[in-house]
Amino acid sequence: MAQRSETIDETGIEQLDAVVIGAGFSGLYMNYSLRDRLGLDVRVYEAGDDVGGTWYWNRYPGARCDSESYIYCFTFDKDLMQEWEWSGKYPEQPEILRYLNHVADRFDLRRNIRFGTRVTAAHYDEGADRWLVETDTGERVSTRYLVTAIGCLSVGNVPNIPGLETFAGEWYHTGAWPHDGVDFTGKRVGVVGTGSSGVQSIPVIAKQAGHLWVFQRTAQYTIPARHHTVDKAFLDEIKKDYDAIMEKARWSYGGMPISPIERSALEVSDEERLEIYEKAWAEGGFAFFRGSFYDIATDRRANDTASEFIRSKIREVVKDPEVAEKLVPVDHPFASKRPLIDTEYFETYNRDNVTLVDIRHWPITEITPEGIRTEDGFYPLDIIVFATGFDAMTGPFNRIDVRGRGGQKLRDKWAHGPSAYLGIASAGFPNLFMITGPGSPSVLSNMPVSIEQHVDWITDLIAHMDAHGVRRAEPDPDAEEDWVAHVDAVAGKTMYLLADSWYLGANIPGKPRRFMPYAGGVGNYRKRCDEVAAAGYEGFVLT
Ligand code: N01
Repeated sequence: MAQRSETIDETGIEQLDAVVIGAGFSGLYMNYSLRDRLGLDVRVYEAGDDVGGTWYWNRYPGARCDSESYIYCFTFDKDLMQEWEWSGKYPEQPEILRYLNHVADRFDLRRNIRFGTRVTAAHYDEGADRWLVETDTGERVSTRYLVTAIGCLSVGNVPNIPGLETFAGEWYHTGAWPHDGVDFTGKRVGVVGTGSSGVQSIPVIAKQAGHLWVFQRTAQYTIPARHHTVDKAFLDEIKKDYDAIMEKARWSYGGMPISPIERSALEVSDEERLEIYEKAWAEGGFAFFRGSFYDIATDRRANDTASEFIRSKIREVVKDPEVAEKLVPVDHPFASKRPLIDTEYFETYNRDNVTLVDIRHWPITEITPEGIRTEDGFYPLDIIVFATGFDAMTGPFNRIDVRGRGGQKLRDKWAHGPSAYLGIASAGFPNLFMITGPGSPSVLSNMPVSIEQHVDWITDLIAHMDAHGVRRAEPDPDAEEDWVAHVDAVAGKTMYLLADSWYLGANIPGKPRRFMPYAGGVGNYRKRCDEVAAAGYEGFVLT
């Protein structure tokens, strides 16, 4: 067990071993790991009033996770895995939040979390090898280790549309949804945005609203989720072999226990290909993407077959051919943006109370007190929902004033795009460790699997530092540069550079365009991290 720090120094500042920022999946497990495994004196700061992170804030109608429920969980405690019962194929937001609350209670994780407290600054004191952390409630603490568990998608993007402040109705962002819900009954509602949040919420809002206008900038490929209540017999079978299933997920591409597919979309007959797509479409979910052909993610011609198949499905489902054509994506290949899965998304456009508004060709020009004006019309509204996404991955870092050695600001270092070795640490910022940081698989994977790997790895590094009297760990700039080049090179072999997406920062005006997550797969990534640790934390400078 590590030596505990003295709790108060001579200047009256509380001395901690570790500060963790955030109490979602990452922060909860990091807290458990550092506090209960290593015995460190840990403080967690959480801006929300309770645990949950992403699932605390994203309470919009229809919110649920695209990973199947049995793999969207912690695996560090076998009893927890066996005892928790999910109720649906995919976990819905209220249930995920209940799960995280259960975990917090079960492991008594709340007692060292300061809720309703946002970290505003963290400055590294080189003389003391400690971080001075400040919060919006005026707390100042000093800590040896600083761990960010701030999420990849926690800073909402509300577009800067002239006149929004004059709107006389209500408006909401999906990522900061009111806790007591929104009543759309009989209302004139506009939803701006058709990414995951829009595609999930639009069918649910349509069922309540008097009329719904969907303001679409980019048409989407989306696969039916085929959501249903849980098949108890299936889950019981899973639980008999849970460890092996999750171990398979850990070494997979996306953190899901899907076997790699050897088959190419270009090596089968047209009939066989169609049959495979139809089967995957009927099954629903990510199986279409990861379970049909290996090369739809990497080969444009193979990808064209999948893209064309989905387009044909949109035309089949949507009854009005003009609306269908507007919904057919033609400007980017399938899976160049985050692949989506839905429940009755395209079917929703067959409803009489739903209108699709094309803001690609006729953009929004202003919001007035009464509604939204576009280049081709005016839409009177009572409620506007912005399903317009997030300043992803770097946004959560940029809103904290992080300064490392020599007073260097992290936001300056990352002004042209993020740079972090293994997505875990950045040169010049010793003892600052990032869970699912830019340059790690994170958002391209089933998050809990990636989170557990990061937490375990960071815990081992801290234990190693304590055991060997290491005061500072930070990446060697050359190792970091090589990793960033590798992240770029791997992305270059995929479809990901062929669309304007938040993966590239393209959704935020002025944000540097750089592919942020690591597309090499969680298994390969885990192997590399294990090798780095086995080689005495190769690529890190340990002082
Ligand atoms: O956000 P998005 P999201 N004017 O950025 C449009 C995760 N997630 O909240 O494509 C008009 O994907 C934008 O248009 P365009 C998941 O990783 C997971 O939906 O940029 N429109 C797009 O249509 C996901 O990828 C789950 O042209 C504007 C939409 O708004 C990530 O979160 C559920 C605009 C934004 O789509 C983000 O998803 C929810 C503007 N100025 C979220 N700016 C599940 O697991 C943006 N748009 C199910």
